[in-house]
Amino acid sequence: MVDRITDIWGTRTPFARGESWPVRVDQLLADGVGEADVDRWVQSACVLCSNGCGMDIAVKDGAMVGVRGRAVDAVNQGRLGPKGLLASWQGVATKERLTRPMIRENGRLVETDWDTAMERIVARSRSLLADKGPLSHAFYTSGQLFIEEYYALGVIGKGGIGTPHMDGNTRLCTATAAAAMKESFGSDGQPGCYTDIDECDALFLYGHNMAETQTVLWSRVLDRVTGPDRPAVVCVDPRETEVARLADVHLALKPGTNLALMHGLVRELFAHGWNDEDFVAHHTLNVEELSAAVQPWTPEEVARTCGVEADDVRRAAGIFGTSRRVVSTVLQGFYQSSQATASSCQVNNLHLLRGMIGRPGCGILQMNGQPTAQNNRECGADGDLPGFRNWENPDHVNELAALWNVDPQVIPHWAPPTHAMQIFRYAEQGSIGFLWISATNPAVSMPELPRIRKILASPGLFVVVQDLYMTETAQYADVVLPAAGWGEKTGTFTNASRTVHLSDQAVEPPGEARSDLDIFLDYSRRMDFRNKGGAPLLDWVGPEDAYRAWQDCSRGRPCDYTGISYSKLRGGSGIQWPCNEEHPGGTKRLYGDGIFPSNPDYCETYGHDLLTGATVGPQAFRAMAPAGRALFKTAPYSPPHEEPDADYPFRYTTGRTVYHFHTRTKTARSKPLNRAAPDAWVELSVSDAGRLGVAEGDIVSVRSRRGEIVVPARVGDIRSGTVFAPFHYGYWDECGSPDGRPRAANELTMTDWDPVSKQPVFKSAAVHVERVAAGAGPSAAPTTTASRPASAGSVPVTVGGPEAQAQETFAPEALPAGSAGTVSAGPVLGAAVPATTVGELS
Ligand SMILES: Nc1nc2c(c(=O)[nH]1)N[C@H]1C(S)=C(S)[C@@H](COP(=O)(O)OP(=O)(O)OC[C@H]3O[C@@H](n4cnc5c(=O)[nH]c(N)nc54)[C@H](O)[C@@H]3O)O[C@H]1N2
Ligand SMILES: Nc1nc2c(c(=O)[nH]1)N[C@H]1C(S)=C(S)[C@@H](COP(=O)(O)OP(=O)(O)OC[C@H]3O[C@@H](n4cnc5c(=O)[nH]c(N)nc54)[C@H](O)[C@@H]3O)O[C@H]1N2
Ligand code: SF4
Ligand SMILES: [Mo]
Repeated sequence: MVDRITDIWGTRTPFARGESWPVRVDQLLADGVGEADVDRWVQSACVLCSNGCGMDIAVKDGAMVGVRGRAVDAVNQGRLGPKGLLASWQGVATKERLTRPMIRENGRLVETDWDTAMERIVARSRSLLADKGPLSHAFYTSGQLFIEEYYALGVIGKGGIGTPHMDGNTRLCTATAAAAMKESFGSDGQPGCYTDIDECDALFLYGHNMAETQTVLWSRVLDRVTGPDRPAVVCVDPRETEVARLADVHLALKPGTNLALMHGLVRELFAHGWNDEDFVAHHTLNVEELSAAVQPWTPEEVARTCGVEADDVRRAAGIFGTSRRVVSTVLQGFYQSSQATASSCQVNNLHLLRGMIGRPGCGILQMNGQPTAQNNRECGADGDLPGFRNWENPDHVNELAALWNVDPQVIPHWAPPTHAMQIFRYAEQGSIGFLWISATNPAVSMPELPRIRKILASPGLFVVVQDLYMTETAQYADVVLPAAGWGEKTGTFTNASRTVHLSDQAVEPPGEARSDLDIFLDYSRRMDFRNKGGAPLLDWVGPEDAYRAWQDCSRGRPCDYTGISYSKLRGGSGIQWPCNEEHPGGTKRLYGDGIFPSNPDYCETYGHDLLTGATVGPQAFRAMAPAGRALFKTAPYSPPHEEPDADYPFRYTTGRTVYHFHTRTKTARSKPLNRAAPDAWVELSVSDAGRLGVAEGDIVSVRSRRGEIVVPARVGDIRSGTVFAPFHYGYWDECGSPDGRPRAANELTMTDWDPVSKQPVFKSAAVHVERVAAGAGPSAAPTTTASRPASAGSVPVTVGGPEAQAQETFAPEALPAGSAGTVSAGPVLGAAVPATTVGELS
């Protein structure tokens, strides 16, 4: 047994390059439940991050009582992390779930029946459509629903109502991943896959704290790194994360300066002739422009701008330039920082320059965050058209119109789709009067919360919230709809490596809660949306029907699902798209043939100017004749929009801890996870804390031009001049914030976004910090990961307890020497790999 709070990544199973990652099945059952008590195991996959680990749900007496990893699944080979083991089922099976619809009466939310709640929505929807037309309607959805649900919403919004105001929290999450792939390759679609980690000689993590945010993938990395031929690791992150601790080179740059660093790395490749000239000549466009753009960025210039050592820039570039196989992963430290798309495209450019794409060990992983973010992008419940179709290409719009049998003029394509921040702006200005929010909690997760709260509360805005719980956002709703959660409904979703999983219904939803699919279909029926033939626009009965319709929509597109049926997904591993007659077993890597989806008739976008976001347009794009080649795209570096000054002297950045998922609606309802990180904190460096007279646990006020938080300080190993706040803590459970202190990280963030992806900037702002009171002891920040106390700290270690005891079972051929069957391991505190090991190996 291992305690999955203190031993986050579990027992090591080292392996060498080219070997397969050993199987280790992780399992956790409720206290007092043994394996023999389980009535049945139901196939599913984890929806607590984009890794998408295959798991089975244990059911006893009609309730979820635990989970185990699926040994046959190529994604995780049996492993599960702390959130997957604990929050997946504990976070849903609680007494606090919404069980009945609610409507606002005389200012208060009161319970009602479904007919009343839905009729209230339909009445408002009808009257607004009649008075003001489709532009009065907006839908703000998620990265946590299923394919079937997004596709239903996509068809309703784009083929039924015809509004361009559709987006998801995916805009806050992986809009930049999609944008970077569209700009470089012509379409969304992850080039690499996870087995590239098994094959690589070097691994670059750009603004990605994988150790805490994709713990199972990190276990795979740890197993390679502790194996016989350790890949080199490079980490780009201002904080001392577990990734940084393991890295051979840690580039702890100033937040907001990613593009300058990337220019430096690209320049070094040119300067040393590390390019694959043959690949560049045959498969890419615009290399001269790229080379010219990076010329000013010598390692010394990068060092000045980013606050890193010039020699570290040289070392990192040397590793990229001389390794045979490099894997790159990119996440929020790039996507949510300034010049997001331009910085992320430079990662693609490094790989293209070296011809390292589509081959084993050479994966680009423009990561996703949420478990089903990929599907929102594919199905068009956000700004994209379904099937990666190009809104600027009339043929693509006509294809969809034919598929749905609607007038092409209904499908919004006369202007760029409205991104999430702009939707809230229109609601603020009053042109949007109907906002339907599903499976997201913007009153905690959007930037500049004082403004978001005001918008949600505007009297002219009719707000529908569809959730599992009474969230901070639901408090503002006119109608609250209780949704069925994971395990209570059937559907499919796709992880960051294009792997599709089926999640079967294991138990009944609580009370009157209904699946999101049923709710959307019910709305469509009540609104009486019809196609040109007079038949209902959506006549699907159940999820498999919806899925088959989606398969049709994806036919011939990069994300072709036509070969992936529900029955093919049952029993085995997840399957990677495209999967069709040509690739019946799915597709491990994209672009192995050096042909990219950039043909103007096929591509998802004609692209943008990466500095300003201006669209390139069809004529200019065709004139470049991309013809299946990838595009080198870049932009000049420009400093973050808000830089520290005398009044706000610190750089402010935000992010995650391993124990919580987002606004904690699930993780805070798992006792062991909540105990491990019960309240907000802000991380300060030792030198900054010293100057401000702040000791561990003291209460500090952190102020920006937009708001304030008052939280305990953790004195940690962060880069000095930078402060970090976790964004998980809102106000639905005020227990951690006894005197009503503001604690949500987004009280301080800016209303500002990347010009291309429109992803908000959550990772760079300027703040003022001051001590307001002595602490009652150390802060409640975790002690096991990035925010652990500075090396000298003497804060007691976070503990899990019996509810967090997981069982690890190893496949016979994968047993570590000297062990047998189920292995018991003592808790490993702090880093999984002791510092001495790292030193010896690097
Ligand atoms: N435990 C846990 N896991 C999760 C989630 C969760 O809430 N909790 N959420 C999931 C989701 S939706 C997502 S999107 C992913 C996010 O996964 P990550 O992107 O790994 O997580 P973050 O903590 O948001 O940010 C990563 C790192 O960016 C660094 N950073 C901050 N500013 C900058 C900068 O300007 N430049 C660079 N290079 N780095 C910077 C931060 O120090 C942080 O360590 O995690 C997924 N997994
Ligand atoms: N400062 C700062 N802000 C950030 C970030 C950051 O790094 N820093 N990260 C951003 C990112 S990457 C993300 S992804 C967002 C996440 O932000 P949110 O999406 O707001 O976070 P969640 O807490 O995951 O909200 C999901 C909601 O859906 C509900 N839910 C879960 N399953 C279902 C379901 O099946 N059906 C329905 N109807 N509801 C369900 C949950 O109870 C929860 O209320 O936050 C963003 N905000
Ligand atoms: S790594 Fe992500 S998908 Fe896998 S168990 Fe953990 S939270 Fe779930
Ligand atoms: Mo995310």
